[in-house]
Amino acid sequence: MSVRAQLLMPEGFLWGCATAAHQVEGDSVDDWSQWEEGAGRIYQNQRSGAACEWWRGRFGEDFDRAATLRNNAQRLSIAWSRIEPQEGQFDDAAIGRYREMLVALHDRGMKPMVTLHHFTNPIWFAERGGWLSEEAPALFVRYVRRAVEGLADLCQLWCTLNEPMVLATQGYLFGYWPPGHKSMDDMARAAANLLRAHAAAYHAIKSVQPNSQVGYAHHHLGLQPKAPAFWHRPAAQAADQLMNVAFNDALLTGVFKLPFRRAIAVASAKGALDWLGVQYYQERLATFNPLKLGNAIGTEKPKGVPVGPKDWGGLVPQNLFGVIERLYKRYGKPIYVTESGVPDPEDTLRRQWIVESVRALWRALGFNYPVRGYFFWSLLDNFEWAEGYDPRYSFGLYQTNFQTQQRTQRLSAVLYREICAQNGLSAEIVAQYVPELLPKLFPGESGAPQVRLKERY
Ligand code: IFM
Repeated sequence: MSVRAQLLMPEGFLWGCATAAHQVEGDSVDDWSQWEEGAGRIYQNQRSGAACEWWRGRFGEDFDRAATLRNNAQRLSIAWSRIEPQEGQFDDAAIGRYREMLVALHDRGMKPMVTLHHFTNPIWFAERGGWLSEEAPALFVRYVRRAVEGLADLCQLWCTLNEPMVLATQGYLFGYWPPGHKSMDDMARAAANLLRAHAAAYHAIKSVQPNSQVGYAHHHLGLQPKAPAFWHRPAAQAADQLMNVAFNDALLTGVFKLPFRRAIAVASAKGALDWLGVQYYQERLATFNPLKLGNAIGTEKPKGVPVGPKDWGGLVPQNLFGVIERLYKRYGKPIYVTESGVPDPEDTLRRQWIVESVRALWRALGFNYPVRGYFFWSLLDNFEWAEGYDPRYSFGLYQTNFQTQQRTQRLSAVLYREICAQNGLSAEIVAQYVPELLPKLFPGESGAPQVRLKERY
């Protein structure tokens, strides 16, 4: 039997999906559930409500689905608001519930990665000033210590914060998310406190569990200057510094430098990272328009590449290679792709996204960049923040019917299962699920014309 071409990952590579507490658990009481009550903030004024009913017990059936996909890992988040619903009062039953979830993952052969903060906060914390308060890092770390002590026998792989710069900009600069501020100063202050919180959490987790592996999830926004580049390039550089560079550099140097702000020292951040999580979704063009007072730097959708719905940017999954290369060359840390996915209700773009992303991982591994795992966003459609349950923002390998809680497998799920089962890509998989990519990925297997030796010499 002839062996057909394959792009395989090293043994022990982690394959999984990612979810977040507020987006799947349902029945959340936190600053986001409060925010959802305000008119005009969420698509069609929806509420997260029951979400995917994980808190009511449906996590088990969804973990069965993940196991069917041959996942050997799973990234989920735990909610601070459940574990510390009132300031200083910890709920052991909530920790118990999360223990059940982690046991359920182990029982199904999946290694958990637990995120300690994925955008949402307890209401009491928000009322105390949220991430603007000087006490925020200490309050966060008290919860982290408690949560890690309660779960340490079930998890060694911790993700402190999810996309802190997205939280800082959406919540404090653009006002789209709670607390709805529109202030550069507030954004900078919140971001610095998130950095301090990450560093404090890193050190606290290490003291509770010295053999833990601790990182954070960085949202990497692909940015190019709009033409003419000489005019727009400074805008691209500033946006890149804000979204992609400042937080990560602070973990290398202990100095936090946002664009147009003075650098500040956060010494505890220096070296506070065992691994770096990367979440890569979209490409945008940076623009500079001096006539837009106070708003001169912006971004827009690129042209000439497929784009996502509404103002979602360009879909260029093969760029994941360059993102990994850039991050590894600068920070030298092992990398997990902690999220990667595409809003795609009809499942017409997702298979190509997955295959191109996996090929990018394989290329990165070929350069010996230490990529340790890939977590697809997301296992199932869920509550997409300000987009609510807008069907255009369906990210799941499984479609969720939010009326009936029925899940329907998309073809992408079958593709992902094949990839996880084979620990990589093969010509058969590509031929079956994304045949249009076969000539590019496996030219020798595609029946494309081959150059004959005698013609070459
Ligand atoms: O749903 C979000 C997730 O919470 C954080 N990263 C991006 C995803 C898709 O927008």
